[in-house]
Amino acid sequence: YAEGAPERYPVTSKAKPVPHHTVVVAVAADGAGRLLIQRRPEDAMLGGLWEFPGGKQEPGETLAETCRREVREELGVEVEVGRALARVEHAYSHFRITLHAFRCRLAGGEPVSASGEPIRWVQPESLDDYAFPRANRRVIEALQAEVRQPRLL
Ligand code: DGT
Repeated sequence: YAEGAPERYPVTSKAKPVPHHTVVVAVAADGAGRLLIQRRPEDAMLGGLWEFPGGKQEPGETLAETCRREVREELGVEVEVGRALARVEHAYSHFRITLHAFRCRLAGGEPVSASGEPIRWVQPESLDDYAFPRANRRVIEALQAEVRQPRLL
């Protein structure tokens, strides 16, 4: 830099701030310990990947409310939201998310995908056979760790 240049430069970047979303997902198990997953539509962002049901928090919602609403919208069933399983910060190329995963219990009824995408019940060990969004890696690790060392409550 030229001699005498100021030590602090004004911020002139035109970069837009990266959008942030709070995302809540439901990790619902059946009586056999299998977990409910669904496939994202092929034409959506992260299309064709498998995911836990859930979505973005809307203004004024608690995390549990988001979780119940998303499962209701996507699968037509009610869930009871249990304990927090993981919280993951993840940056995708054009936005970042804070992903909250909660244990959930289906409160009756058979889940049916509103979008017509496949849903599946899978054992935690078998989650490795499905391609998930990167943000889910720590959620899946937490689930598999619980299988090896079950929590009593
Ligand atoms: P929308 O509702 O038009 O904004 O569409 P999407 O597909 O962006 O929406 P949504 O509500 O499923 O948002 C969830 C965001 O979080 C999405 O950017 C993908 C990301 N994500 C990462 N892992 C998961 C996961 O396991 N489940 C869900 N639902 N989303 C995940």
